[in-house]
Amino acid sequence: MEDKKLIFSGIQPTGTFTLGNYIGAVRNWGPLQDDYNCIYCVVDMHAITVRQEPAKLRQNTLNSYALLMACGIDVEKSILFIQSHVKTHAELNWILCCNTQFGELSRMTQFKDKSKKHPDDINAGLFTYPSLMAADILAYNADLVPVGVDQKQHLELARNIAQRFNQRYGDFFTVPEPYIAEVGAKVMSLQEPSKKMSKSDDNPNAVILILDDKDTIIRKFKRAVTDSEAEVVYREGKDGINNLMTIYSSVTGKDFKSIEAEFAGKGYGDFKLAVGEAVADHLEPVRTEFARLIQDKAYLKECYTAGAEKALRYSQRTLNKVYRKVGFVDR
Ligand code: AQP
Repeated sequence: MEDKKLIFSGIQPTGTFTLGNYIGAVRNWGPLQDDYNCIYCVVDMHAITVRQEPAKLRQNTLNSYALLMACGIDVEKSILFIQSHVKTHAELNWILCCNTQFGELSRMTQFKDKSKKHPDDINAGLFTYPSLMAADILAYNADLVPVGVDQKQHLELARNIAQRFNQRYGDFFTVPEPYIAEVGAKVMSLQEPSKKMSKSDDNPNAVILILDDKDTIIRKFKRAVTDSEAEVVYREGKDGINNLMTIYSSVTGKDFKSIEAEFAGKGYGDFKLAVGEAVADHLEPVRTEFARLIQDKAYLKECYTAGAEKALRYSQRTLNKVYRKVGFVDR
């Protein structure tokens, strides 16, 4: 690898990516490839912390891989692979679990939220999810992790785990830094704008999927929950409008002041339509490229097999050193 800083990030194949995943994370990954060594991953092992239908998970994993390519990840520039193909992640996870405290895992808001959402399946994997995420990152000694603001707490824990390991066993892991997009770091639900937009939301109107067609996107924006005023301004308490302005700003590049000027004297109807059209047009090339890639399963397999080989080679070196540090006998 070239002598550049290393970026690692991953996404769960729990469904088609939402506009939140796209704006908060994935669309920033492509442009980073020129300035950093990038390693990206479809984290299927994370996905099973919530019950998944096996055939659907397989399909979603392949779709997610193709979607990442359609969103601009170039397999010639970056390492792009499927997490379960690289066994070192699970192996390093065990070592890191033994260096993670019950108390710190208990404080994770994602664990609390998902436990509430799935009260019949509060499994140990859901609890130790952040330790596997730390393993994903530390296996490559990543310097930077581009994530949406919702993942900041997990990343903070990955940093604590790395620091603890370094104190116990001698300096070894790079302590990773979050890399968060300035605009659109958190996209909210269109139906409950105080909640983040999530792939697994049960209400389809709350979520824009990046493969939705133009009519669907416009229809969902028209139904977006706003407020009883009629002014397009960014202000505390106007969660719905603030969210739409954030989305509009991140796909058009316009700042809030110029958006307010553009829609001065116009109603929410005009604004919602403009947001819907801008988002649909922005996503059109992604939809087209995805449709092309997903036809060619043999090519996708070639790409994810090569990606996994490179990732294994890299992370195995880290794991061997970690095993030695904790006192395991060399094979
Ligand atoms: N609403 C969001 N706004 C900004 N960024 C977001 N991300 C997720 N939702 C938003 C970012 O997307 C990346 C990949 O996320 P993930 O799929 O690994 O996990 P997640 O955060 O749990 O995403 P979802 O969509 O909410 O999935 P489900 O419903 O399966 O739990 C991360 O960088 C995340 O910050």
